[in-house]
Amino acid sequence: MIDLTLVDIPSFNSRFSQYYQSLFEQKQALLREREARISGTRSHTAQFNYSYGLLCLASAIRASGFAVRYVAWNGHNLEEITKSAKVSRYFGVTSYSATIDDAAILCKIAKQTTPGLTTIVGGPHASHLDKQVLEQNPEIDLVVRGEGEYTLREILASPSDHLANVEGITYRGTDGTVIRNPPRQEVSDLGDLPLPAYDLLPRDIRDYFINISTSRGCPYRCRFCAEGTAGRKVRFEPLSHIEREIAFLNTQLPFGTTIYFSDSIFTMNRQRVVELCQWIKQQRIHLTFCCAVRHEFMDANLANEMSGANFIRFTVGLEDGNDSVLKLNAKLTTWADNLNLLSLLRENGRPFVTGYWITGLPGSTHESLQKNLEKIRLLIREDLVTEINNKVCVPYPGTSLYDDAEALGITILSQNWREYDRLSLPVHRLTTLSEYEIYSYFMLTEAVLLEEMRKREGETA
Ligand code: B12
Ligand code: SF4
Repeated sequence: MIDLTLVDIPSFNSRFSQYYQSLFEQKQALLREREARISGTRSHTAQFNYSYGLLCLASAIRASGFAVRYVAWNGHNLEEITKSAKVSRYFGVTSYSATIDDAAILCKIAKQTTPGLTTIVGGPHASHLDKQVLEQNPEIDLVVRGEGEYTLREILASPSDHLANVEGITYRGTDGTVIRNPPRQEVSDLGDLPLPAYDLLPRDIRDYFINISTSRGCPYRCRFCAEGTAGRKVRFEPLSHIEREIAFLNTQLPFGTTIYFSDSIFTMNRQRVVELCQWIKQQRIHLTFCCAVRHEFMDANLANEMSGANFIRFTVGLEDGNDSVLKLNAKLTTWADNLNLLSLLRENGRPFVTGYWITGLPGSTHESLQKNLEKIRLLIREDLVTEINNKVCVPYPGTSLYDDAEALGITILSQNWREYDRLSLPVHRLTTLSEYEIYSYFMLTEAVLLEEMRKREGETA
């Protein structure tokens, strides 16, 4: 018997067109060529994702003496999942908006095959729409809101009819009404948590895209961002903890494998980053690193220090090229701030830079999106970014785009959560642009990007 089966839903079918697929593949091929030419090595492209959050949960639960199993739903392994459910007391699934329906289906099947099983859903979607998730899905017994380590430990230790004192959960009372218990305080000391349970991954760790998180929370409130699941209060893992995790990964992964730090803004605590870089150099760590930066938390010295410690890639949330759009979306950066940051990175270390971009933010108009095409051409032509990761705007639950839709001129068209994947036809329209117009600009942006990247390769090859 085990206490808990944890299920990840690492991928799902997005409904993008063949045209998009073709543009995407061409862009990727060009990028791989470029990176190989510049760095002299071909980056190892991992095929599988894991849920870092579930690995954190699994290790915390295990440290309290509970037996836990981790399964990844791949669309074909129902038998593996029901087999694990049959020997479990609890069945927990993680949820993004685009995967909540799959999470509910898996809970339903698990309950059908294992009467008496308690099903739990956590993650960004369920945390924000806890009541709706329970009301619409009778097969889900309870929702864990926000960080799950301590909440889950208490649930597993309590009799199933004694949940009234467990903070951070929403559940069904004996009469069927949905009860939301008070929120739980964020984990205050991340150093108290054990290292993620990498040993539970079903495949060889080298098959995965490695993402790790060394802090939780973000002080900003960009209107489109669903970062709030871990709360807004920023907490940093102690350096010794991060070093232990990197040292472990260094023993498991081949030379040059890139570790993606998924922290909201990795460089927010400058001293911590400088000390980590010194440790990476001293230890001759053979891994490479990527992290997200904002202009307020980057300077020439830091960029040089980081590039000397194998930080070969940075991501920058550019989002849009128009200050009015950035302002309306509370990004608190301007186009000029972003250009300064990109120039600084280019002049100090020359890392690969991915600019994150969102098509269809509130405030967008035909004119602003036309301007964006010019800005994107400039970014590629001037080699200020290596690539642009362009996604369709989605008003995710828990964001201001969702909560304040009307005031922002947004009409939400669909609550078919499968479409909330950032690649499908937009689930919203703006007073200024229809969903079809937004999608056309999304595709046009992709085409312009490819064109400019081709030119760049032609000129420099
Ligand atoms: C790294 C990352 C990725 C990686 C790896 C994903 C992964 N599964 O780890 C990749 C690149 C693959 C990815 C992909 C996508 N991502 Co992503 N990703 C992130 C990021 C930056 C960090 C995730 C993380 O590791 N957090 C740290 C861990 C410790 O926290 P956690 O995962 O939330 O888990 C804790 C709690 O949520 C809770 N919990 C979670 N699950 C469960 C389950 C149970 C049973 C319980 C009890 C508790 C519980 O306990 C955990 C420990 O405290 C987040 C933003 C963020 N800061 O969370 C976005 C984020 C989660 N991603 C998002 C999205 C939209 C996507 C994509 C759909 C599209 C995209 N590319 O942007 C895809 C789809 C993923 C999929 N399932 O196919 C959104 C989700 C919004 C939403 N409502 O859906 C976020 C919030 C980004 C944002 N700011 O808007 N992502
Ligand atoms: S977009 Fe970046 S800075 Fe803004 S709230 Fe999200 S994580 Fe924080």
